[in-house]
Amino acid sequence: MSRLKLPTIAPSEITPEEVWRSRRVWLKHAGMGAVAAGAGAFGVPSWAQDARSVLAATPNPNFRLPDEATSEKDITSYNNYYEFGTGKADPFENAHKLQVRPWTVSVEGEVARPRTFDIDELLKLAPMEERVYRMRCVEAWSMVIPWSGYSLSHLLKAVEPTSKAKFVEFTTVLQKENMPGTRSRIIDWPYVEGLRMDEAMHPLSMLVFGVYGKQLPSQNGAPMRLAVPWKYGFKSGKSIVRIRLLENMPLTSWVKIAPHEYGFYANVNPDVPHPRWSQATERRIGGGFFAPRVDTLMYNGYGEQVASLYAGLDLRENY
Ligand SMILES: Nc1nc2c(c(=O)[nH]1)N[C@H]1C(S)=C(S)[C@@H](COP(=O)(O)O)O[C@H]1N2
Ligand SMILES: [Mo]
Repeated sequence: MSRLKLPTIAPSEITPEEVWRSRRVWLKHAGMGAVAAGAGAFGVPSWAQDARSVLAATPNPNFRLPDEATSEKDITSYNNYYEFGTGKADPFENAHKLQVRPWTVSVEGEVARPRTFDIDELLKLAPMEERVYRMRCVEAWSMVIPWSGYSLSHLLKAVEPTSKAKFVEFTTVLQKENMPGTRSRIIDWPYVEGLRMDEAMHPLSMLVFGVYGKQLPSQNGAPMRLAVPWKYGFKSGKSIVRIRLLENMPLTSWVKIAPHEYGFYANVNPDVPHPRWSQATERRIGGGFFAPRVDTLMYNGYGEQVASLYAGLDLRENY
């Protein structure tokens, strides 16, 4: 049970919220997730009570999967969003502090028409589609998520990339006073990610505004995040505020922290282990603690669509 972190501070110092959290996390690890989720008695709103607005989206049959979708509860309560803490339940508990309005996204750099977009313009820039994507974290767990959004290429084309644009950098929001996790220095905030231009223009690269037919909850990256399903989850930055087109490869957050563990490409690859986690298999969230692990697929199963982008690239060197 190495995942279970027991509190090391005296019980008298623990605030009610921490008591609630450690109890809930403990219950979850003890396989009593359903009991834990009904924690309304502790005064914390549960996922079921949230009243996010509906976001109309048309299912796109080209992006359908045979896999059963992960539950809305798991998708919105088991998250990585380090700005709100490194625990899996921290974003669920803390992200309501994120201010998501007003919100603008500037698109700049190697483009003929740099522009700052209001989030309401971005919501209307292209038809909203629902696509079910398999998402794989480098920590060897995965989910199947019905996202609402459209291809990132729509936005990039709108600003007219110049011939010098070879990479795209995504900077995510930093609201220090609302983000308790940013007091820790694990990351040199703000969180920055990037793609090669051809990866960013690939139709699978998606700007996401919603999940399960509703606007994104903050813990999933409201009001706009990226979803790049053939890459490890850390490439899919949440709550994006700036997109910069560049001639050179940007220095991204995880490459900066641990270049031997995290590469710029970060394509899902069962044959290249991370120093701390084998990438051969994964745990599908929601299957229960004792569910069998599933084999991880090259490019997370999207090889038919994306393998040609990497022809001639050594994937052991470029992990
Ligand atoms: N800004 C920001 N974006 C982020 C992260 C983060 O810590 N901060 N974590 C990444 C990681 S490691 C993963 S696995 C996915 C998780 O997305 P989800 O919680 O919506 O499933 O978000 C990615 N985007
Ligand atoms: Mo991740």
